[in-house]
Amino acid sequence: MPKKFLSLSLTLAFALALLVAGCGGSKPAEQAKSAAPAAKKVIKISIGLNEQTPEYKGLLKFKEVIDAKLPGKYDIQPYANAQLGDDVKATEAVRNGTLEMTGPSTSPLTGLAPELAVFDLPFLFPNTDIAYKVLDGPVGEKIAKTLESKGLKCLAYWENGFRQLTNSVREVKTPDDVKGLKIRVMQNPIHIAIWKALGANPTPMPYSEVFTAMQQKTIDGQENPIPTIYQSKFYEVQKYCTLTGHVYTPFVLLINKKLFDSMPPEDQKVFLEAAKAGEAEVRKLSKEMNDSQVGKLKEAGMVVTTLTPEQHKAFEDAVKPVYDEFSNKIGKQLVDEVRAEVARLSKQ
Ligand code: KDG
Repeated sequence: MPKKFLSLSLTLAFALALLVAGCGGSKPAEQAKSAAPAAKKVIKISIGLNEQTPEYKGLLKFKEVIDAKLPGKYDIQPYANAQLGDDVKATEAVRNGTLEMTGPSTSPLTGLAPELAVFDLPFLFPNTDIAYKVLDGPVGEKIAKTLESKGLKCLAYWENGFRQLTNSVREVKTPDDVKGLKIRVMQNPIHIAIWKALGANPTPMPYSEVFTAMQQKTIDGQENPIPTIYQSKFYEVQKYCTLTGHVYTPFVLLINKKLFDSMPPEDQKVFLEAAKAGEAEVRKLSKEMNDSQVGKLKEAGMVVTTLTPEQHKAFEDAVKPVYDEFSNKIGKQLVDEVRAEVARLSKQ
């Protein structure tokens, strides 16, 4: 075949191939795009504790449920160790929409939502059973709802737990033993008032700074639930632990309210179900760790002190003035409502 004819034929064939491809109704790039599934919505969730704690395992359960019930729609990304900010900063980020979710303690948020401070009243809940019933009941719901005017939707109360005192100076059995100790507290006026009433020198700071402060002895002690004390290896820098149980702290699992409201109702329902599944997981693991880790703290060399009923009452009596000081600030009606609910449940 003459060369000229051959090259003309090949050119025509190539042009024809291009034409056919172009008539497919869409170009290769558009075809690819229309076939690809919609991109997942990224949901970053920040907490201050580490990956070994009940709260982080709760986030994994939360993710598991959403992945199962809303496959391919959301990319749930848990972040531990305050990587995206401590409680206050992460909560602000969720409010302004630069972060989707966070799981702070209620205590550092009382400047934003004063009603949360009711949970900081010392010795408010006698046990976790009553704490759960109040938190999951109408009063807890009413308090959680106050966050909505701040741009935050509370999906559930998760368990941080009953707080215990640790220090590196001396065994603590009575309020007198607390006198002069420099105790780190959460950034919360009631926690400051509690430790002042006990004669300590309270030092508010974000959780992420606590271990280093104890290591450098800029503080003598701190107070947190057993799982936090053990999983954060506080036994490496603290000698004494006293089972005061002075406050029960909840976490609040928060999502940006605009984001939540923009979701289809069926997605909102799944997010709430996933939050409840995470709540159950956290409460289960928290109980298991509280039961098993006191012994592990002793094995790690800590002196763990259980208070006698008389010693425990001495602590309760020493901090009673805190109720009076803060009941009015929080709102006497709400405080009385919560205390009445606790009393009612305690009689059951
Ligand atoms: O994100 C971590 C904190 O929410 C939690 O550890 C709060 O109990 C707390 C503390 O002592 O700061």
